[in-house]
Amino acid sequence: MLDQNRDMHFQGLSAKAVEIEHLASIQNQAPATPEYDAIIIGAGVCGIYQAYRLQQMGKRFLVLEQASDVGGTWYWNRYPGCRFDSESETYGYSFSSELLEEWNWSEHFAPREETERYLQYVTDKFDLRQHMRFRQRLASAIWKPDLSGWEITTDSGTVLTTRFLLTAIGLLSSPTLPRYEGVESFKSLSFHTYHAPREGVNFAGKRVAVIGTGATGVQLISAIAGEVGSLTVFQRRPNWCAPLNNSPIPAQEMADIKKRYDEIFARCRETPSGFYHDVDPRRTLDVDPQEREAFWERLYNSPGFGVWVGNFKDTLVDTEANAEFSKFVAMKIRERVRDPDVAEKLVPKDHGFGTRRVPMETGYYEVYNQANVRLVDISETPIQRITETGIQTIAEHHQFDIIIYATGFDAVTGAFDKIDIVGEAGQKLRDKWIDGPLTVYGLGVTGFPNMLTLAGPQSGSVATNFPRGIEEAVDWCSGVLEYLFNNRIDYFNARQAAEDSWSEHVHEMSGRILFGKEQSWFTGYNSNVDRQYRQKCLIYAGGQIRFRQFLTEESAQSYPSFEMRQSGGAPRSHGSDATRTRPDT
Ligand code: NA7
Repeated sequence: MLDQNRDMHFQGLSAKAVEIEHLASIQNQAPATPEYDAIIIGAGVCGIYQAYRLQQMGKRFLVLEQASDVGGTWYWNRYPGCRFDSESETYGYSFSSELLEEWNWSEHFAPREETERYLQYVTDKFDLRQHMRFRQRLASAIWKPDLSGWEITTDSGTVLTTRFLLTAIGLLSSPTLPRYEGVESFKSLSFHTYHAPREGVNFAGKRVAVIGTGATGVQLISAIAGEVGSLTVFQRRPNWCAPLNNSPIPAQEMADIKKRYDEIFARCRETPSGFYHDVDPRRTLDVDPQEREAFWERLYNSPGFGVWVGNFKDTLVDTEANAEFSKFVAMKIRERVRDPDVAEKLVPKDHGFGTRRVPMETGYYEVYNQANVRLVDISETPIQRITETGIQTIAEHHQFDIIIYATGFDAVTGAFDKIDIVGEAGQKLRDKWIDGPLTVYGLGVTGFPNMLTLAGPQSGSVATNFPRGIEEAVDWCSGVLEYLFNNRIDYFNARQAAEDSWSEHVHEMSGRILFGKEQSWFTGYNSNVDRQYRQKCLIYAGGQIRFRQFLTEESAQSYPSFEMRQSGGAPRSHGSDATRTRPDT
């Protein structure tokens, strides 16, 4: 079936193209040459791969990273229990068979330390450190028309110039603390999970508080409950959690995985989420209740996200179907938690299963059966303030030795907002995005030429098994860069019509799925920041297959969503309408 959204997106562009190119050709003069062809911001999963691709192209480039080493998310989140929820063998890079052959994963869902080691290994193996500068926080990036490039300033005052600016600054890299009075006044140890102490924490015998029960809090709580003296969990809204079902990977299985990598990556390319798991083609209520329950039982006891993204096809789009599965998971929670009052507090009542990010857990619910663990429902007894010695709720004062804030992030756009990114006509990116992000494919922004937001808001890559989505985005952006370099194009700017059309499509996709209606970081909700977006969608909910089709068509047509100029001002023309092909979905 012809995809109407994609069709409309490309049709809308053809009318605008001629006019904008004509204006461009009048204005331009040959620009000066910047110091670098490209500067990448961030040396996490995304920045490392983009660095590899630029090195292969033989370009002059630099990676600026604010941490003291590579890793991004896996460098920062040093809280106990941190690990990914992707099957390990689907999380590694796929670009080098030598790398795939050399690296052994120890668990089906690897812990943080192992992933950090992996990223260091990749960086060293491909000799990428020579291009990297650490402890460099970007303060500003200002578009310079006479350079047809960007002037970058770090907070230590270093100024650099580059033709292309590539942001790989992470989705969840701007942590937010709650705005309770007295957060600074607590006299003992307190920290946000993102800034957990590098040297580790001795929890033995300590009275520990955790605020927040998202994916991070759930991992942390399960990991420390056996070590602490006492643990008090402050929960505002419970989430629907499901077992990760992790286990070690024996040597023989790892050897088998190595033989199957082609098949594994091919499978991940075929599913909307980039994982192994694909939706079951049946509708929930069409299946006999006994068979349905057996299917759910299997999912619940299988490793990974199958329970979320491998469920019946209507689970995440139909309220009635969603309610049925939510009932099943509620039953599981009630079975696992002995005290019925505590169990009831842990069962979400305000949203259905999977309509917010599903925290994957290992023994999470059983933690609440321990005598030294207490759940405080702060929707009933709100926190009033943090004191010098603990936490004051409206009901009582709790004394602690350690307070841990697992309170989440100013997701996806937060890291952009912290940098002064100034585009054409002096417009700041954070002002442009005041009501929510506006992009083309989550990769380009009108008025911010020569900037590719590699893991930007509204991108397909940020809604999938991250490395799978990110390889796709980086490969596409590398294709764009090659095209621009080969054709001596030094100006590349997303067209307004394309931005309007993509943003509309993103919101339409978000409206089709239940999570588009819920308050979570997917929809830009964060109670700890002032701005509330009108355009409430930070990720692309259309799935990676549809996203890939957009990108493939865009390159096949020589980038009609973007205005381009060659050195000296001549605009680059695109293929005509007659030459365009529109793939079927
Ligand atoms: P999340 O999923 O945004 O969760 C944050 C949690 O912190 C959530 O339970 C919030 O409750 C709670 N929170 C936030 N602010 C407060 C205040 N002020 N008071 C009490 N509780 C608060 O962040 P995570 O770090 O867990 O996970 C982020 C992603 O990291 C995750 O999706 C994975 O992809 C990896 P609320 O629900 O807002 O009531």
